[in-house]
Amino acid sequence: MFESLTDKIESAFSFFNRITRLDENQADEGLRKIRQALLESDVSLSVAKDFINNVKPKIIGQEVLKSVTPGQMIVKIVFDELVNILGSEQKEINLNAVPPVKILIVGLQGSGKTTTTAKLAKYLEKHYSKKSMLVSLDVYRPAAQKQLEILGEKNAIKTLPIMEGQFPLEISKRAINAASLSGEDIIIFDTAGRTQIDQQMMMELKQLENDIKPTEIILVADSLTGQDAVNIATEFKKTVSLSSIILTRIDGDGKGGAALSMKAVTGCPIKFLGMGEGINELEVFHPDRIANRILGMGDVVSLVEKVSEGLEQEKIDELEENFKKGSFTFNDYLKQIRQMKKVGGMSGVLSMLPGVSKIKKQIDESNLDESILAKQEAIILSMTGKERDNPKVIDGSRKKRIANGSGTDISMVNKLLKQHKMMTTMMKRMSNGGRGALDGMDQIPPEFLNNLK
Ligand SMILES: Nc1nc2c(ncn2[C@@H]2O[C@H](COP(=O)(O)OP(=O)(O)OP(=O)(O)O)[C@@H](O)[C@H]2O)c(=O)[nH]1
Ligand SMILES: [Mg+2]
Repeated sequence: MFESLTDKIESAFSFFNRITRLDENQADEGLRKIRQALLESDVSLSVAKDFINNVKPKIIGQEVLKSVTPGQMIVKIVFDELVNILGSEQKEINLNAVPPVKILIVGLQGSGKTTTTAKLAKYLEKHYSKKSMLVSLDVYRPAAQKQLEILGEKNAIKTLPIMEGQFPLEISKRAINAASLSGEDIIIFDTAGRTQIDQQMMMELKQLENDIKPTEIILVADSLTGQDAVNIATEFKKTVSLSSIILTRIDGDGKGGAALSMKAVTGCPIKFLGMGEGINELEVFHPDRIANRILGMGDVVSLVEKVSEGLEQEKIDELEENFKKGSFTFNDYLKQIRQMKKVGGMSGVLSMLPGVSKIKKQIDESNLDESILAKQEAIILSMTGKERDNPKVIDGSRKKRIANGSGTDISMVNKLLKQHKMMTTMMKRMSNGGRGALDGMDQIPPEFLNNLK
């Protein structure tokens, strides 16, 4: 599965692994290789483009961690973006309805609908202890209904008895009655395929959707058809409310283009992968596990994760140290604002500080305006060096200049000065308390928080 994609991405990574310092030119060169790997693996053009656009600023703006190489860092960034385009989180099948829950399976001819219908019933029985009834609405291909019946018999799954000469809408009504009477949990409707999308099939599916009102409409698409699978999904989505995708023949797909593009292009989550012809060869689609398989570098990803957790701790320690120093200029403050922005703003950083659980609630409740950090940064940048070191020199005319220079107003400048003053006082108190002063702090002065709104 996805072997050729893995090979191609690995060779792009080997470029990053050879370099020790990352500049923009080298990042571009490496990203060009990754983009090429994606395109050659039949990933849609727009998805490959977005992928690179999302990854690039992270690579360039990255904080180089001490204990990992640029190459390892990039593996982690690419991994995160892969998970992102694959759909971030695993999405469960939706069974939220009064039983019998109705699931409609749609797709082109030969995509694997009938096989998947039976696999899904087996899966729901195993993992949700739900009993399904299978119903074939394929009245066009001779023996299609029989095919499902045989699959059902072979795997001990109930099927609706076949009655020759009925139309799909008649069959579905009969199925709902029968399943309600016998107390089935789920009905899975298998439908007829066509070699390509045509109006007649779409009309029929629309009618079935209106009539059956399924909880899930699942498109079964052949992964080997690459971008065609994605285009087909887009077309189906125009007529029926597709809720999920199952990609089949993943077992034979070296490229993975359909899997990688599907969610980003159609907005529909992939919920399962067909991994073979057997009844049990249906796998739940976990974006992170798939990304791991594609990269084959799970160890590097977890290494970088651990190191970056450490980095945050380093930042927190530094911040706590600054807090405790007591003397504190606007240059220190500027540094802090920048750090805070990186670790999730003021509430983010305050809530990470050790021992402040007591004041966390207070912070949460005070609705801090996070955009204030950007404004404060602009104000400090408009100060001269002298003003930053010694805010006392900031008189009325300087305030006016600073406000103009930062695109804010005098009241914002006043607020910042007031805040600096309060912070200095707070810090003096803490530094008198020595180490652990923060731990003992059980309230942030309310006037301080009010000033941040
Ligand atoms: N290798 C592999 N083969 C599969 C998979 N899913 C289905 N198949 C095979 O694909 C062929 C077609 O499967 P069907 O389930 O009959 O496809 P269908 O969409 O119902 O076809 P129509 O009803 O004719 O439209 C069968 O030989 C299946 O065994 C899969 O995930 N991997
Ligand atoms: Mg079929």
